[in-house]
Amino acid sequence: MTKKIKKPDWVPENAGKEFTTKLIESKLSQTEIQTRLIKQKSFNLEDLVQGVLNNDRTLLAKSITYIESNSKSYNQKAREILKRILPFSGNSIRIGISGLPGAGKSTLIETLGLFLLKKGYKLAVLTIDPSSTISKGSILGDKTRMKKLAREKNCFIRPSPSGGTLGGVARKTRETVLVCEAAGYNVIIIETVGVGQNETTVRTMVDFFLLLLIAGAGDELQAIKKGVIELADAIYINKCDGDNVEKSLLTKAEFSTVIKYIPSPTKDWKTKVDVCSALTGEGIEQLWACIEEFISHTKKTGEFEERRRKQMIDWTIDLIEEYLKDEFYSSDVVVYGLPKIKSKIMKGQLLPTEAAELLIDLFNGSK
Ligand SMILES: Nc1nc2c(ncn2[C@@H]2O[C@H](COP(=O)(O)OP(=O)(O)OP(=O)(O)O)[C@@H](O)[C@H]2O)c(=O)[nH]1
Ligand SMILES: [Mg+2]
Repeated sequence: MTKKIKKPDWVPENAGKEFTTKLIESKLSQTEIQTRLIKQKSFNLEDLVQGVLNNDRTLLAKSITYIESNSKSYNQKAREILKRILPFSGNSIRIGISGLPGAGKSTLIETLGLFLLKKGYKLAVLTIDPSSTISKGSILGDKTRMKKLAREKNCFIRPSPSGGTLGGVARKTRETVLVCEAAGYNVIIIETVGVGQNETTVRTMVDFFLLLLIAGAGDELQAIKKGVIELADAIYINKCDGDNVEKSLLTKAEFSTVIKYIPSPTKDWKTKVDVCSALTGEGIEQLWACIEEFISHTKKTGEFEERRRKQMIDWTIDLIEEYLKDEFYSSDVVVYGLPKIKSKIMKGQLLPTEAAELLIDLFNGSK
């Protein structure tokens, strides 16, 4: 294929060899070229720190890429960045939103987000979905579902980091929250799909946790484990619009009863139950009023600070666990021994307890 040759837009008269006099058009799109340039360019620590503090989106995104990377040298850089930006972090309201797939979390974040931007807030939206590493589905979904928000200059959306265990994803998200705060985002929303362990993890990194449900209390109660309800500072029944209003109000009444018997995750705070429609915007203002009330209440009682301090311990534990797992699974004896041990278990020649002990002994012996 012949490449198109173009002249540059401007060349001084009598230009010598030091000037470009012809351009060969690339087959890559502008975005692809930009992505490659960002990837190629190595930034120094000072650039990155200043970039984050000045909310330079490219440098902010690049810093998050270092945080999310599984490479040791990148992680080292990420740790240095974090150390520098930590004094500028913390000044935000951290909100976790969870609910079954399709409950309307992203739609709600878009409606609430636009409302908050109008009020002058700066919003960062992060998603936690370890399953996306397998399905790859939600990443695209989140971007397309929050289209209006994605176009706003005071909003930063970052899809779930790929690769690794839930623990790894959690550590990465926790640290991403901090750099977003240092960049000036004062509301951080973390969206997570309500399937399994994710909610418990998100609870350990936010101030306020919202559980989003839809009408049909009977089924919902079965699908949502009691444990998840115990994490919520508010339960909102979404899609309370059109034909669904009556059913939603019924579900609200049912949950209002259920909640009486379930302890609240926050001292001196009774979990709120209400309805909303992310589609029409009905109830979104009330939701924000509830969040504001929660924040001012917990700041008064000291619970806000107390929770944040405890979360620093959760972060420390995340780091230790990730380090230990990494050391173990990347050690030569485990890389070499694990497949053999697995095959012995499959053949019934070794019990899991014996296998684990054997591998751990090998690992300890190799140190
Ligand atoms: N009628 C109605 N539909 C809604 C409302 N909120 C969301 N939806 C619709 O429900 C569907 C799922 O919405 P999402 O916002 O993608 O739901 P989600 O909880 O983020 O879904 P996952 O990220 O896949 O777990 C979309 O078709 C939305 O248009 C609402 O308040 N009313
Ligand atoms: Mg979503």
